[in-house]
Amino acid sequence: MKKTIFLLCLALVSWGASAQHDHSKMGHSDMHSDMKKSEMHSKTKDKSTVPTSIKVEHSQSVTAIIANYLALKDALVVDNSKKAADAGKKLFDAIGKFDVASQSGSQQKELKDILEDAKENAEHISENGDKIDHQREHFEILGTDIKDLIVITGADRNLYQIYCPMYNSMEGGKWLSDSKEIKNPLLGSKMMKCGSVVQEISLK
Ligand SMILES: [Cu+2]
Repeated sequence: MKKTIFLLCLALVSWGASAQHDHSKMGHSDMHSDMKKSEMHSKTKDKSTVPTSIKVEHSQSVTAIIANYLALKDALVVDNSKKAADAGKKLFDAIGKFDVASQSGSQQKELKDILEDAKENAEHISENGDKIDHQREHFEILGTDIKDLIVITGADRNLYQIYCPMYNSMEGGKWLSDSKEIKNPLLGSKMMKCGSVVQEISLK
């Protein structure tokens, strides 16, 4: 079964990413661990695997946020919900310390919205050290927050947005990594290699 799912994963990563996330939407529904084969089949279409690329400003303003996000990601990769909770708490604190006033006035409103959403997701992760599936739901949304954030603020390192089509009963999910190597934080040891780089985020 595991091998079949792995092969399906390989087929599906070529399908690419399209799911967009609404900042106002907080995922609290239960995760479905069983995959529906008919759904898998219908999504196995041939599409380009070439990642898009964007360039962002070089900035140290979000170093603590990125570092703690990546620590959180690594904890979920190894299925360690306690470590993820600790990293979520540190991330929550780092987001709280971000100086919105240091950014240009026209972007402050959007930044505040993004940071508020990110903080809420980080808080839920920190408070659910015994519920890794729940942490992963918030982590998936958080990835979009962090991506939206660095598009505005810039980043201190190159990052990759990675997409796994199998997450959340084939809804798919994304995360950010500082490496192209696929280590899946959304499915962990169940599907460590599932995913493909959909966007390369490099510094100007
Ligand atoms: Cu929650």
